[in-house]
Amino acid sequence: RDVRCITSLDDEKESVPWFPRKISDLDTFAEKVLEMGEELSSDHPGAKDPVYRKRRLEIVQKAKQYRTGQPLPRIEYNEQERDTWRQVYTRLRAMYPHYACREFLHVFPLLEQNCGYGPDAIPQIEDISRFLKDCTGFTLRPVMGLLTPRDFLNSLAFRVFHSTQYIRHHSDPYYTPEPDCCHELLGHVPLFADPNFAELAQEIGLASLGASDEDIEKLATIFWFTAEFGLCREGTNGIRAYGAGLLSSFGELEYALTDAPDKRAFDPSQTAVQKYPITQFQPVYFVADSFKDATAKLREFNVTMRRPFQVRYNPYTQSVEVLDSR
Ligand code: HBI
Ligand code: FE
Repeated sequence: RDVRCITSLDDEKESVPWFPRKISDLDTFAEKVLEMGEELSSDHPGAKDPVYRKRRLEIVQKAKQYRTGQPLPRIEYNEQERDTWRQVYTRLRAMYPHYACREFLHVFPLLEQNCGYGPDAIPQIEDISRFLKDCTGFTLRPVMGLLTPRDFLNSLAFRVFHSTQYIRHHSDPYYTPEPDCCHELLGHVPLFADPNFAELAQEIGLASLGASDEDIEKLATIFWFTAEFGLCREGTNGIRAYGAGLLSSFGELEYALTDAPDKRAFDPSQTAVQKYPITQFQPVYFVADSFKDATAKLREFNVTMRRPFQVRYNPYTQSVEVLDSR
């Protein structure tokens, strides 16, 4: 098979969706948020609170203005925000030893020692990003709200995770209809410090570059059932959680590990087409044997998705190399 480096996809017969080639290309996503961002939907608990809305606007403006290479915005959280954080943190922290996977439990104390994790203050993404970079090369970027699945997944190819910095409304500390800093910092961040999980996440990202809309939907579903709601098998501990949607929700974390939901073995070709509700607890979860095994299975699955080229991430230049594979 002839593999040569191509610099332009312009002459492709099939039109290939645009994708970022270098890490600063991710700057183009900053203003393209789907929901929330500067507006709140009418059913958001903070929608009728003008003080909350003004505060959100202040925080998301910083994300909107952020560009690659700049220091990440530091937010001075107020007492009400810290109080919401304390309630969420305290309740979840007590559950982790019984429900979270071993990789999460290994990293969490390191975040407490190095990144200011604790009940009293909301950690800053600049400090976390620096820590993650040392562990796996992952870095954080601030974001205004939900990105398109394509943009969100594409950034994972660069080992970049988009993190919101605002917090849910204080009227309902245990509920949020959207990602907020509790979800990102408690749910997602710890796993990005694990080399095997980082590889799994980047693999989803690389497969998403220039993928068809149909394949993006499959990869977003795989992301949902791994990074968001994934379970894993752990010898004598039985089944544990590694998905951020679980690790940031005390209600679903407990429910997911009961006998009520259906638990199936992670298998990308099945997982990719599984339907799921987004506003209720999941009726079905997928259980991975390990992150290494899940990554291997995902690589096999990715070759079944048709794409007229291959990609490779070059960490020295933080850019994507495109290889023609026909
Ligand atoms: N955007 N900021 C942000 N955070 C997410 O977790 C996120 C997103 N956009 C899309 C998305 N998640 C899901 O569609 C994933 O399944 C890809
Ligand atoms: Fe998430």
